[in-house]
Amino acid sequence: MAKSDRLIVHSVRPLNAETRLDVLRDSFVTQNTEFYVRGHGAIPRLDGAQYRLVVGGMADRSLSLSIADLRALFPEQTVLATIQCAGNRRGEMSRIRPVSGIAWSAGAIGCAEWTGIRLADLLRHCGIGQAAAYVILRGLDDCDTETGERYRYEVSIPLAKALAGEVLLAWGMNGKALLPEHGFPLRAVVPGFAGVRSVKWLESIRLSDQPSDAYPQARDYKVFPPPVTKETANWSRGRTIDEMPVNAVICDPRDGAEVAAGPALIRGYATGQVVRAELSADRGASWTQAVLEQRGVWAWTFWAVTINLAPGARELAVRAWDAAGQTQPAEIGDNWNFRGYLCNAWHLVRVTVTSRR
Ligand SMILES: Nc1nc2c(c(=O)[nH]1)N[C@H]1C(S)=C(S)[C@@H](COP(=O)(O)O)O[C@H]1N2
Ligand SMILES: [Mo]
Repeated sequence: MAKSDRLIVHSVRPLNAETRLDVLRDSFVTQNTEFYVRGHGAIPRLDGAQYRLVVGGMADRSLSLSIADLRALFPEQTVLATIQCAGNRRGEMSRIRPVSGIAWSAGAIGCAEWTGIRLADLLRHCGIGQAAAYVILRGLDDCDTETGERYRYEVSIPLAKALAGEVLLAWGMNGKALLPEHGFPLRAVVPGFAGVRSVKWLESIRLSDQPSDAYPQARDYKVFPPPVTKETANWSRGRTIDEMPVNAVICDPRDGAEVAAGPALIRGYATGQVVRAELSADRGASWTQAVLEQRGVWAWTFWAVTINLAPGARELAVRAWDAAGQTQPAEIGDNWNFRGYLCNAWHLVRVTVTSRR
């Protein structure tokens, strides 16, 4: 395994691992070997020189293109973007009631500089059919459902998003070729959407008038109201997760840490179109505004704030606000759902503040 020991491994087959929070907050751009890995099946081992991407469906022409063809036909584009799993922070939701899925802490997220071509350029080159409304992205990996059904990884995104300038077909990650576990030789990067739409090991791209009917699109990655369970879910009525909500996480100090009384530096990340992040040490009675570090609209926000801590057991809470004035729910139970998606309640860290001698 090429991955670093700075990852927490949840499963080996398929490989699922998240970045330690202190590692995440160390660097605005996450290193390739430290970037979380989410896989539903085995990692395909592909030969970059033999690789071909097939493009077709409701297009004027169908094409089969090598990476060299893509480089020759379209201008190279680079986007600094965060990718985050829709199940990031799921572990916290399971404390309310059990949820199904990997019990991610808050490290199923990372930020990288992606290099490739615009999906829009490729689609326009092929000629977008009148009836096309979705772009279906298909991977080369075969996966299993919880009940052991085989399926090929495939999802779709609305055509309007596919035509947005930030959506890439990427071969580069932080100036290097993609690692096998991140989609070598070519993956989609759909900034702003849940990680599930950023398909790795792309086999084909099809224009369609319908969304994909494959398992990850039709029977997973949807949100239901709290009373709905695995047994009662009608998947055609769930809300498809594309855009991610505003969220904020405390990376440093870690939960359970000992902190000296007096001024303490608290740091973390936030996602969404963040305009404000703030910290409370008194269960939300008062909030102190954090300083934000931002690099473009598709990357996460880093925040930092120094607050005075009095001795004793303290609970720190963070929340962010977005440009539309929306913020995060106070309680995990507020948006609990049986699959544990989009967990964005105030992120809490309990610390013991020790008096100075
Ligand atoms: N082909 C394929 N693409 C995939 C997946 C997968 O299992 N197969 N997992 C998706 C999910 S759910 C996430 S969160 C991201 C994770 O990307 P990463 O492993 O590069 O961090 O890849 C997405 N693309
Ligand atoms: Mo994911």
